[in-house]
Amino acid sequence: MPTAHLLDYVAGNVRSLVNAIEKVGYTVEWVKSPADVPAAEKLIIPGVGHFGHCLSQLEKAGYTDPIRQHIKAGKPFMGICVGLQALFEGSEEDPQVEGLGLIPSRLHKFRDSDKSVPHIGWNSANTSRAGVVTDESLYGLRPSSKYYYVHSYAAPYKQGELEKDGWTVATARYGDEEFVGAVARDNVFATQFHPEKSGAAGLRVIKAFLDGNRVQKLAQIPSAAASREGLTRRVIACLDVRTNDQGDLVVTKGDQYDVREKDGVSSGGQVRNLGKPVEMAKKYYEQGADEVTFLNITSFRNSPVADTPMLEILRRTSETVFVPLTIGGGIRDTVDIDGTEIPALDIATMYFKSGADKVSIGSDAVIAAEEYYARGSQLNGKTAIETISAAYGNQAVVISVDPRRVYVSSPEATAHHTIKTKTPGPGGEQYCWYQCTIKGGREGRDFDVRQLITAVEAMGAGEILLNSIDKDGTNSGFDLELIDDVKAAIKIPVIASSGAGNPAHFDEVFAKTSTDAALGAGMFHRGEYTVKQVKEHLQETGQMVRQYEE
Ligand code: 1PR
Repeated sequence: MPTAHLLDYVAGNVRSLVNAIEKVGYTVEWVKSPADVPAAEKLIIPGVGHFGHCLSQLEKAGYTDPIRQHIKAGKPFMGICVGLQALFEGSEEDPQVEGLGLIPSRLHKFRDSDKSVPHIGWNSANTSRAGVVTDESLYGLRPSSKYYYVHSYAAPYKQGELEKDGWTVATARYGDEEFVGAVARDNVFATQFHPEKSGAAGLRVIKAFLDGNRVQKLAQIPSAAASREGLTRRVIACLDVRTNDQGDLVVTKGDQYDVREKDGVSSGGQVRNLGKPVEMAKKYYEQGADEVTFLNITSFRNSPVADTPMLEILRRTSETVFVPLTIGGGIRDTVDIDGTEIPALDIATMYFKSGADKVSIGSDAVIAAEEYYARGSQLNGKTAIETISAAYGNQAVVISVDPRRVYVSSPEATAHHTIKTKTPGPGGEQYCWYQCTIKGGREGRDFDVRQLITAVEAMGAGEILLNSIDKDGTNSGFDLELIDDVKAAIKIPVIASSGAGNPAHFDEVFAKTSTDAALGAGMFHRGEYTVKQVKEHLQETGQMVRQYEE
């Protein structure tokens, strides 16, 4: 098999990239030291996290010059995400750190006045621009395809500026900001998006680069409607995973977090078994899910840290599922059953190395946020959120929130942040606050969601997975009031979760709130609707979605 050389110089999830390279027919050889670079023919440099961290790691390890030589020698070079950013002169993220300077321009942070930052999700990489439609596909990019992006900094696009230096540019649009999605000149190609996480569309790009297939003719130029730019509506399939009474890891699903079968009178029967995690993840990928989330829902119980079955699930899933994978449950500083202390960062690293792109933190985030306020809103640099986001970037840290409504007769009846609700409480109460819970809803805290989300945003979380115990498994639609209230308080993206019972509920949450993504579980697991049907419905109602590509 032909070879691709991969440079892994910072902590990151390169497993998916390796899987993607192998999937398109190449084997990976690692560049382990600068001395290996001259032997590389096709060199790929991924990159996640901070611009400054990546660039200084490259410099410190002595890679900068060999990379320049590789490019100068005319050998194929591909940069991914921060690997693209490295080609620029510098970034607002770390102004004192210099990039390789191949592209005479700098990266800027997205404006967050009108949109969530980071920019997470599926967007275009289009070489056609208003008035200039091309039938040439650059490294397999198609105007109608969508690619997975996750970043806060981008190179603003000004028509003609890079082109005058010989670059071909594919662009994407986020809000009213147009930015560089991919760029190519001679032997150099770089993408801001993650092709290894962009389904078949991304695999096509990796293959085209490795095959040296720079320009291809498009069979037909897609219509303007099909090549509409902008972030698509993100639909996520979530798999709650736990060991059943026979000791097998199964996908389960609760009703208001109770996952045991009801015997007609009360719950307490067997753990509901809805299928096998790896197979179900693949099924949802093939239905067009934009992301797959695994929540290990009993991780708070004592179990060995190297939760081998869960790691194995990720490894196997990442071989066939080329969209982002999130894993939650048990991400916290832990004392293993043999007494060894294991920091949350090490646990997260195990998951990233096994194929996860993001980790989701539940209970530990609540405790850390409470302590943050107890310290007078001071960071201490030691929490799971801070250590993982410092190493892997904010985008890799999702906070899973498990709130429950507490009804009150008036805002004065509690010190917590309340909302006026259209669905009054059992005693006709017109107000409620959202109480944070830990341990899968088993323990309520004297702490509200508003406190939690503002603290975790300050601590470096990149996204909120917003569940609702009241709505979970009810099929009655999302808690729109909760979503509105959370969106109003933070800038990081929010994933609406709990309550989806049919495709119209997805349309409703996107149409009526500014949520960044929506997640479903039970309706997919029970086979009532497919992810494809949800997307078709969204498209019918005028929402922009990513089409699954074979
Ligand atoms: O606290 O960091 O160890 O993480 C534990 C994780 O497990 C948390 O993310 C918590 O949400 C989750 N969890 C714990 N217990 C349960 C349970 O159900 N008994 N599941 C649980 C939470 C909620 C959603 C669900 C949506 C959509 N699952 O993820 O998928 O509510 O469901 P629906 O569409 O069927 O309504 P830690």
